Amino acid sequence: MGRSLLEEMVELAKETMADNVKICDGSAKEFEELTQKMLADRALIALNPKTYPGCFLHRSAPHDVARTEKVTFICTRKKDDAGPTNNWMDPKEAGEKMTSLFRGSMRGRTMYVVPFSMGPVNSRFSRLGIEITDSPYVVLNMHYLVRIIPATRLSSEEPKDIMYGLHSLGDLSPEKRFIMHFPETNTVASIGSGYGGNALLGKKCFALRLASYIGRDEGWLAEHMMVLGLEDISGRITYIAGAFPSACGKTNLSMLASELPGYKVWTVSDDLCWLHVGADGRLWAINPESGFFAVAPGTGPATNPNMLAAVKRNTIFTNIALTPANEPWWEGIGTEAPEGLVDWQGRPWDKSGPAAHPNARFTAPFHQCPSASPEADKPNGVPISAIIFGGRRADTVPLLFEAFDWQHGMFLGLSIASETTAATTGEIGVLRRDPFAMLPFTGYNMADSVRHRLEVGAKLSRPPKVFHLNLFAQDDEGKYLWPGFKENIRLLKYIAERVHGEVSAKETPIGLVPNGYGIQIDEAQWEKEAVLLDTHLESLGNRLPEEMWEELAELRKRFGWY
Ligand code: GTP
Ligand code: SPV
Ligand code: MN
Repeated sequence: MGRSLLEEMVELAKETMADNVKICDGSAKEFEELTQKMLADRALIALNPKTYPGCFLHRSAPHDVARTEKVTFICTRKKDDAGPTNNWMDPKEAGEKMTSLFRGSMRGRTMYVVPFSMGPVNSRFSRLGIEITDSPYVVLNMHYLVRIIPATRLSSEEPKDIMYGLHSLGDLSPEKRFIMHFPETNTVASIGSGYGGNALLGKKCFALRLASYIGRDEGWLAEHMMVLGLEDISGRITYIAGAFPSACGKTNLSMLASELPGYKVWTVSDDLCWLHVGADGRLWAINPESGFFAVAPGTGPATNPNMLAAVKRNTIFTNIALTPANEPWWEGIGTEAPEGLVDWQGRPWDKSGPAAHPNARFTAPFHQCPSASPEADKPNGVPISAIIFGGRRADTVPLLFEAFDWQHGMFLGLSIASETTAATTGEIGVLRRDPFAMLPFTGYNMADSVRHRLEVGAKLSRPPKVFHLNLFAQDDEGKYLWPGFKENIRLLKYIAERVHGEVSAKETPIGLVPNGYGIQIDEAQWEKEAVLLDTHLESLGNRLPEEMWEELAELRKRFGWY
C-alpha cells in the first residue's frame, strides 16, 4: 500500500466537504457556544434552570437509539484475525466503501476536530485520540466523557500511536450506517449514527476495540468493566472490577450507596477499564474515561441515589421523557408520571409504551458523582483484588460463586451469557453468550483474547480472585430471586472477605460457593449448560486455547458425569 491508512483518512476528512473546520479545545466557552447553536437548531432543549442547572435534553432520531452491532466491522487484513465473533470486511474494500459514503457527507456542516486523552493526566497508560465529527452533540458528550487536550499536544506523539476516528451523521439512514474499525492502523470510520457507542468513538471504538488490539501486542487488557473500591469498617479499601454485558448492572454496582454501617463504595469506573500488570505482580486498573454515559431507566432514589445526584446539574439527557416543569422523567425515577408528560420522541405520552426509551441515557462528568473515588485520577490506577464476571440468566447460574484459580476464572468469563437488553438493536431477552462482556467490543479474534488473558494471568504473582455473579436468576413466576441493588453490598463484602481470607466457601462442581446464601446447584440444568458450552466453545474455532476445553471436561468430571 502506497499511502498509510492514516493519510488516507486525512484525505477522506477533506472529501467530506465540510463548510467549516473547528478545532476544539474543551473549554467552557466552546461548550457554551455549542449549546447556544444547538438550542437555536432545536437539537437541544434546556431543562429547568432552577432544578437542573446546566442540563439539556437531546432527542435522537427514532431509529437511532442504540449501538448497531450488525453494521460494526473489524477490518483486519486476515479474516481470521477478526475471528468468528466479529463482522469482518477487507480493509481495502471497507476503505473504499467509507470513502464513497463520506464524500460530501459534511457539506453544509461544521467539521469538529476533537483531540483528547484517555486515562488520567500524566499516566503512562493514557492514550491520545482524535475524533473528527460533524455532530455537535458528539462534541458536547466528549467534553464530559474524555479529557480534551490542546491539538498541539498531538504532535508530541508518534502518529501511529494516536487513535484516529472519523465520524459523520451522514443522512442517518440505517442502510448507510457503518462503524468500521481498522485496528492494524489504529483508525475508525463511523457513519450514519449519532448515538452512543456508534458515535462517541472514545468509548467502545477506541477504549475497547482498538485498545484491546493494542493491549494484546503490549501485554495489557482493555475491558468492559466497572471498577469500585469497597471501604470497610477499618478503612481498608479493596478494589474490585466487574465485567457485565451491556445494561446488566455495572453502573449501579460501581456507585452503590451502602446501608451497611461502616462500609462505603467508591466509584473508579462505571463501564470501562484498562488493566496493566504492575511491578508488584498485581493487576492495576485505570479508567480511560472521565464521565458517565449511563442507562437512565431504573435509576431512582432506591436503586442508585449517587447517579441521581450526579445528574442534577451539567448533564446531557438523551431520549428521556420531559415533564411540564421541564424536568427529566423516566421509568423508575421514583415519582409518578405527571400529567402532561412528553415522551422521548416529543409526543404527548399516551401510555401505550414507555415514556423514556429503554436505552435512554445521561452523560455527566465523573466528579459530579458523590461516590467518585479520589484514587480514580492516580496515574498508576488502583490495584485489583477481585474480578467479577456477571451474566443475566433466568436459571441455571446461581447468584455468586468463585473460580478455583485464574484459568478457571477465564473459563467463567468465557461462559458469560446474557438475555439481550435494549443497549443494542435486535430482539430483547434472547440468551446469547457474551464472553468477558466483550462480544461486541473485542478488536481481534476472541479465541486469541482468551490466550492473551491466560498469558497476562501467568505474569501475575498476586492475581485477583475471580467470581461469577448472576443478579438476574428468577423463580417460576419470573420474580428475581435476589433483591439486588443496595443489597449487593453484602456480596461485595463477602468478596472482599474472601480476598483477605476471612471467610470460608463451600467447594461444589461449578466453583466455590458462599455459605449461608442458600445457593442450590441444579445438576440437570448444568448438564444442559455443559452441552450449550460445547457449542459455544466450538463456535470460537480452533484458535481457542485447549485449556478452555480442559476446563469444560473438568466441570463434567467434578459432577461425576464421566
Ligand atoms: P452499560 O452502560 O450498557 O454497559 O450498562 P451497565 O452494565 O452499566 O448497566 P446498568 O448498571 O445501567 O444497569 C442496567 C439495568 O440493570 C437497569 O435496568 C437496572 O435497573 C438493572 N439492574 C442493575 N442492578 C441490578 C440489580 O442488582 N438487580 C436487578 N434485578 N437489576 C439490576
Ligand atoms: C453499552 O452498550 O455497553 C454502553 C453504551 O455502555 S454505548 O456507549 O452505546 O456502548
Ligand atoms: Mn457499556
